[in-house]
Amino acid sequence: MAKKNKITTIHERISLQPCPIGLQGKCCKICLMGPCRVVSKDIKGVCGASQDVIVARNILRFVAGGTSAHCGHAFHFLNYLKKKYPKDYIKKKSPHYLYKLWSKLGIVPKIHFEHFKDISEALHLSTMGVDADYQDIMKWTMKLGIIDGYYGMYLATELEDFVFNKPKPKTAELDLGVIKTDKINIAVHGHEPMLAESLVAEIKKPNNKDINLIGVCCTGASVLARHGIPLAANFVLQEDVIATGVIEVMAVDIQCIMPSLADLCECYHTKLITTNELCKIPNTLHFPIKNKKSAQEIAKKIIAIARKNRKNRKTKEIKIEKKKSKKKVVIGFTPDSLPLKEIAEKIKKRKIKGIIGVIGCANPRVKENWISFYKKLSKDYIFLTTGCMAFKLGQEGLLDGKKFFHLGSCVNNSRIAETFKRIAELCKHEITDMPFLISCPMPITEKAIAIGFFFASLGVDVHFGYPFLISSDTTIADFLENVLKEHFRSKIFLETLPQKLLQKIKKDGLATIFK
Ligand code: SF4
Ligand code: MSK
Repeated sequence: MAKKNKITTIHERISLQPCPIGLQGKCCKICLMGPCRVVSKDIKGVCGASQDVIVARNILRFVAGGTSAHCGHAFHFLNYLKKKYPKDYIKKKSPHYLYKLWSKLGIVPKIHFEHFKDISEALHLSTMGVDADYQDIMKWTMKLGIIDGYYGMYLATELEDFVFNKPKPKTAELDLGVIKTDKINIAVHGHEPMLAESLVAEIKKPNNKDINLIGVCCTGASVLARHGIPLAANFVLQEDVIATGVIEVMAVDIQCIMPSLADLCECYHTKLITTNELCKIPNTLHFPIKNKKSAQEIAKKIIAIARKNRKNRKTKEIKIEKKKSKKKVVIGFTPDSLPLKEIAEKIKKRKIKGIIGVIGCANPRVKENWISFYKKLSKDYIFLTTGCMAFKLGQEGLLDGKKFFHLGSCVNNSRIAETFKRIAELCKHEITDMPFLISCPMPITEKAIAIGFFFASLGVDVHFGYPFLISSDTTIADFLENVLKEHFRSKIFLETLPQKLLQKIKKDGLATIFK
């Protein structure tokens, strides 16, 4: 039906080619004398900015965007709960040796909104004609990584666990096959699960047995982990959910929500409802939630709208091959429920070679089969995973709770950081000495890059499988791979081919002490 109405989805639009210069971060459009393309090291922008400065500034701005999203998430949660920022948060949460190092480097952000000022200062210093020292710009990128980790992911996860309880391991189902033709389908999509949690509470009531609540993206991953609510789709499949033709309501909160959803919903009967005051989409219903009470009221209203809308469904639309498109998964792990001692022992006795955190988005531009690569590695490594990549691993039936552990949504990457911290403590080493790797093979969003910088600040090597504004011929790529380790004992590197990453892992090992 979408095709008949000339509405495209991501699967068609992906054929639009990305700009190769922009992809490598070699284009500056910060001022109107540009955009300037600095394709080689001897070309400068109109203002005289070098390629190094331009690439570094682009990365800093990207990371600032990602950090603002995660910090906004935590900030919205504090508002929702009417709570204040905790004091000395980073000092309390981080390993003492890292806190000492970061203090020495002058990159520990302060609290009480000072970190929002840091994000704004990062944007300021990267405007035209301010910071022209690429090393200083990269130092700011690390600072934002720390902010993203603690005032974004750690804080948001902790608040979610405080108010909605910590997830516990359980089995559930995932992929488009969880959508049910014989039920009223309500999809929750986005990243901040406040409204989704109210919907979960509502559908448990006996009078709501006709509702099938399903998740999409990270709000979906969050209610999957906490309640076993089936996860229908990751980011890339969000339009396919609507195109089944059997979704009565899709309620979206914040981040990774494709603007195309509104056009698509018009082709079908689906009502698209935005629920966060920052996210408005023309021609949709807008019910912003403010606190628990309004979330409960809006959840009830959404169920009523969905029920009323059921009669408008044209039932023959659904085209999901049931068998292929529903997988059993084990989900809901946190550092409290993972077998940390057992894993630490296995590492010490060299029974496993290390832990790989597979994180981030599933960029449809990437054609390499990273999933089968991780599957092969799982003989020797334990995998911790979150976000859209966790969904992909689940689609292949790998989320078994034995070798592959699902730790939730993107902000729940703090659970991976915390697991690294605790296992390092059990092994009586610093994080950086441990055989840990973060692999983000298919990044899409600014958030995915910010997360990478957070892990690098902890001393963990970070792999990206798609050029995130760097290419190997730039000073910045060399800086991230070779210079960063002077301070942080970690590197951020680009490797687009699984086979080459394998060679790198074999050659270098994942950590110095455990080689
Ligand atoms: Fe070009 Fe400099 Fe303006 Fe960037 S800031 S667009 S490099 S003139
Ligand atoms: S949803 S940030 S596409 S992982 Fe968290 Fe997926 Fe990336 Fe959005």
